[in-house]
Amino acid sequence: MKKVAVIMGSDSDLPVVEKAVSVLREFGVPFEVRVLSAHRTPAEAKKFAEQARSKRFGVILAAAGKAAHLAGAIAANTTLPVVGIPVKSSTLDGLDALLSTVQMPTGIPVATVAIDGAANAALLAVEILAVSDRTLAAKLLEKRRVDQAKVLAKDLEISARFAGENQ
Ligand code: RP5
Repeated sequence: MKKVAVIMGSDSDLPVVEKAVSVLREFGVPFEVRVLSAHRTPAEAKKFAEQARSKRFGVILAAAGKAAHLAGAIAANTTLPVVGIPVKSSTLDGLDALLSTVQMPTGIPVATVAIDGAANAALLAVEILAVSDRTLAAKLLEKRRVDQAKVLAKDLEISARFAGENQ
């Protein structure tokens, strides 16, 4: 199976990034985690992106806050799918990172998830790998089934709590 690269612009992004790592562990997807900055270590970030395909990565998750150019800078140097995770790390509540990550020019796509949406980023990576992996696809279906059962149980519990009022 191809690996998922999980990269972040700063170690201060790690609490958000850990949500992606948890999902990848849950699905048994191999991954590597790196700190690579578009601004502070641009040469290393570029080199990583250029070598990612030959190193058997299939998807790259890139988390960054503030003027979050990491996902875009990585995407500029690879044709692997890149998922951007805008991190809420500044006085602008993550809107700065969201816009910096999502507003990519035509030709260099970054699939951007919600602010701090690292779990969904990892799920998207699993879905991408599952296109050619039936076992992974089955695990995704099972997770949907489990999540659905949790919501249905909550529906029963909460509707019962208010039953009988206003009748
Ligand atoms: C971004 O600036 C990083 O991704 C991080 O979210 C933010 C702040 O970085 P630190 O100053 O905490 O290292 O490049």
